[in-house]
Amino acid sequence: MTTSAVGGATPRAGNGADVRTLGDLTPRNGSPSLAPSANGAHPSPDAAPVRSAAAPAPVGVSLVIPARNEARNIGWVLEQIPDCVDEVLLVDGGSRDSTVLMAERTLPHVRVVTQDGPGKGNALRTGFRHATGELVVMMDADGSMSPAEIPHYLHFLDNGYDFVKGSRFIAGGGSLDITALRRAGNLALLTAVRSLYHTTITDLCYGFCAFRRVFLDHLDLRSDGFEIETEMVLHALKAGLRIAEVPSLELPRRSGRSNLHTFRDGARVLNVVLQERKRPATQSPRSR
Ligand SMILES: Nc1nc2c(ncn2[C@@H]2O[C@H](COP(=O)(O)OP(=O)(O)OP(=O)(O)O)[C@@H](O)[C@H]2O)c(=O)[nH]1
Ligand SMILES: [Mg+2]
Repeated sequence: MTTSAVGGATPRAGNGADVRTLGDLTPRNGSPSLAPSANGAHPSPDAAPVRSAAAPAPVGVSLVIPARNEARNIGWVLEQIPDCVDEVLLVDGGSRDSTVLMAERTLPHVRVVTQDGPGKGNALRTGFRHATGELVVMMDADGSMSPAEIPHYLHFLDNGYDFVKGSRFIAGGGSLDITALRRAGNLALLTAVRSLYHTTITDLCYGFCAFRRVFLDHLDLRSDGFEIETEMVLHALKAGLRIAEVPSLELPRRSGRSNLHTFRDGARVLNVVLQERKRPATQSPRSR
């Protein structure tokens, strides 16, 4: 469906994106504590600070960027970060090039964090642990995702959704990067997820997402590799989070080589899809 706002709150930016609500969404009136207030502030169930109506504090937004040998790309990404982002965490995966130097040169206040294990999944989990914003956005460092899209994700978090994922395969989205093989693999995995988890999501393996940090425990992330994106989506579905998709255009990696191995990582994603069927969900935040 196309919607400009959920709950009638004032959007931060990016109004008018084509959005589909997904999964088994709880009606808004089932959880009044999460409803955006008229001024767009976000009372949240657990830890969110109480804000006075007279002087609402701005919502903190953390951007987590995993990067491994992206020296030639990271500057392009960081110089486009929109003002709505309060904190940028670069999670370095032991880059052997000048990724960190380039990042600090482009954005002096960037927080560089070193991951404590291998893989993109480990990097993201490390970044999420260090993030302090109420809202967390994740995106890649290779220039394949445009920071200009970040406000679209925040718009839907601002308006009642808990987890917002980019989709290359809904109207307005696309990919200038994906190969025919990867497209076929994505489609096969997506079809399996749609059937096994009774969902209508349109993209599974895409690393441009955003969520409310208060739900990090519900996402219960454990993956070390690229399968973390699938794990996030499946755990969000199983936990009953309110999920929205926004269209996203995947650009070609600007420079350098992919870290992804189509067959090895595809098999890891499939394994997550199958294993998650057997694992019980974390307690739904809606059942409290
Ligand atoms: N910190 C960290 N970042 C990683 C690691 N592996 C990949 N990344 C980053 O994760 C993001 C996605 O990795 P890519 O290699 O671009 O994978 P991909 O987007 O599936 O592949 P392409 O479409 O070919 O670019 C990039 O920003 C990488 O630098 C890792 O082990 N540690
Ligand atoms: Mg990439």
